[in-house]
Amino acid sequence: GSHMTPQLLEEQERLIATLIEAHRKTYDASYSDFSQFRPPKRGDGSPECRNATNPFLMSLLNSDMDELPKASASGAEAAAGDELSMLPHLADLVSYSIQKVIGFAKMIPGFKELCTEDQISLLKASAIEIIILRSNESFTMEDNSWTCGSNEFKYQIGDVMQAGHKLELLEPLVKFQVNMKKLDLHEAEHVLLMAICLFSPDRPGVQDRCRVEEVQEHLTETLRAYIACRHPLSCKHMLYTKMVEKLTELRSLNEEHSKQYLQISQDAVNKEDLPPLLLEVFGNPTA
Ligand code: VDX
Repeated sequence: GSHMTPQLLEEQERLIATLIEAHRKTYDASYSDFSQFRPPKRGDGSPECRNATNPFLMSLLNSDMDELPKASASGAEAAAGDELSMLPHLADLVSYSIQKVIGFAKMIPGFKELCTEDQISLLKASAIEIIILRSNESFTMEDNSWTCGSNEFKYQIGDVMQAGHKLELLEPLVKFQVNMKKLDLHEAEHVLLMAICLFSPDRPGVQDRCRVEEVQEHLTETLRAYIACRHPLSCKHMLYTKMVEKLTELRSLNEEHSKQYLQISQDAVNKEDLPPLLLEVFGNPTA
């Protein structure tokens, strides 16, 4: 440990162990809860989609009914096409993930010591960024998808577009995932990055900026020391810098997501598509 190479202190080792445990307790890599979400509806290729222009004819031809359905609500929905067909499933996935991120946050040393208002400000501002970071675990460069078990829970760009998002977000989002994958982070680095992202003192509404900054500096110092001591010499070149750059990219993805989310939440005909927690965290324009 000579030549300015910081060494990992026992306290920093414990911090890393705590963060890894917090992440493992809140990230289920079997994705077995996903079947509890409202099911994904993919318009593309399905018979229902190809015939979305003739929902009434279709239902008469494909059933023993000889009359039009009395209430046309479901028919009108089908006639509207597959606009936002993936929104219920992805909104449930993201609402579920927010709950897991909250669970993770509560186990980070220093978070519970903040006042509730600051806890809320940090979570509201970083939730989508931490979700984007944690989702890298399910992302695969094989086909640029988030693969969470079966084909039903494999998410591609087209699926997210069917939740109302546009390429202005999705193209840089997938690029971000690919570049994150290429960094090939250790679990310690992955969890430290999520914690550093959460403890950003410059988020709107944060009162006790100094306390947040102190915790963030302790986390970044631990990350630097970890990379210096544990990351193979050939790989650690510029790794810390590249990780900090990812935080900047996350801010711009966050900003674009906010814009598109506002549009989606205004367009959504079925207000039940968006779960209450999601409305609280990302905003409820109709409230
Ligand atoms: O890794 O505006 C993780 C758990 C798993 C799966 C996962 C994937 C995340 C994805 C793939 C997680 C689908 C599209 C998502 C993307 C991250 C962000 C992006 C959810 C969530 C969407 C732009 C978010 C849209 C949300 C909304 C419709 C409300 O936790």
